[in-house]
Amino acid sequence: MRVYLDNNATTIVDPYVFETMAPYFCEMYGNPNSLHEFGSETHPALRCAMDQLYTGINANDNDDIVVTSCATESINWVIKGIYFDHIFNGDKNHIITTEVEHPAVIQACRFLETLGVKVTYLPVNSDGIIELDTLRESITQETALVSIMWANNETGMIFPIEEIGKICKEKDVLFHTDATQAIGKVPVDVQKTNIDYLSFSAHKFHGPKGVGALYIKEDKIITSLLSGGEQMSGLRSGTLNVPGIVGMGKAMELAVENLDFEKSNVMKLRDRLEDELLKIPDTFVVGTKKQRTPNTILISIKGIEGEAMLWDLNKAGIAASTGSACASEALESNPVMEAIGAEADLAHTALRLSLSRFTTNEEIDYTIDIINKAVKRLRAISSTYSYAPDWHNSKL
Ligand code: 7TS
Repeated sequence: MRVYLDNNATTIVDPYVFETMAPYFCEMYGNPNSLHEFGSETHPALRCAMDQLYTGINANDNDDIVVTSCATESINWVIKGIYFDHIFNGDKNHIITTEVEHPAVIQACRFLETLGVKVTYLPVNSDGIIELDTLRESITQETALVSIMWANNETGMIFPIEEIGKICKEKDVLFHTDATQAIGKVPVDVQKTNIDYLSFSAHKFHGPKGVGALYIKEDKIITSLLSGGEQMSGLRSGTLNVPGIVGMGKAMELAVENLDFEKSNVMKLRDRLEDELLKIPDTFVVGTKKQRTPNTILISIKGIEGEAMLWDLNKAGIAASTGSACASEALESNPVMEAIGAEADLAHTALRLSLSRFTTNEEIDYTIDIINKAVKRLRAISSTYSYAPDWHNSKL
């Protein structure tokens, strides 16, 4: 049996999405900006996809949704664009984010630090969530941007986006949220939440890889980082990825249609898996179930290296993740576990299991059985355990 429980890394493309994209590879392959029919025949599908994106996050007609290559690009654009628009000219000099953001946010901020920008990385509590008072107190006259994720990729913990939006509005500070792990898992409504910028990637909600988007509130246009042929109203130049955009639109439509299914069926499967795994002595899961995206579990199984567990799971055909980066010789611990205050040895035990609407009951039964067997095997040898399998060392 092959079981895919690494849906926070990427997801299977929904067959309906694939079907919608297919004609735009070999039949309607024209460049949408060309003046002939090969170009113009792509326009209805592009318009339909953009409508699906606007509807999916409840954007206003005057807002912009700019298609990018991925969430990483969208995030870099916001953070570096804000630098050009509000910091480079000396207006402001401060950005606030959290310690548990995806590396796309952390590394973009670190880059700005080398240019002299001050960055506050807000700490999180033991549930992996920031304290709103700390955010409020951190905002100063110098603050140009608050960038806080909607949902965490490791823990699934959902941040209080509405309250954060209110604080940013009160303090008149721009607010970006990385919603990469939120789309398709919880309702995302940009009008309800006072969001100025929102980033996401299609492949996290059963769309294709290589396409993402940045939502920009109507009057909050930022400097373009990709100059060229003036596509996307001059906000991001480059020939449009027609199949990707069409696929992302369809994936968004299906993601919204399936939100109730996520909340009921996916969550039920996740909860059953979690309850069964918590019967194993000395285990804990980060964050309360109710506050997490319906599909995610970050579990620590004491005495068992996350990578060792992954190896056993992989042998049994199950894909999961530790969430940690792999260095060639040393096994790194999970940075989110460290941020919530877990001791180093516990941070090495992190195992992330992330489900999707394609996960079945039988797959969960099989996974429970295999993890229980792996725990027995690995705990028996864990005190002297040192492990560096070849597949782990290859950097992808
Ligand atoms: N932001 C979040 C919250 C993410 O989870 C990811 C990918 C990204 C940004 C970047 O997305 P990309 O499409 O540009 O690569 N997260 C993960 C993960 O958790 N495991 O592998 C990729």
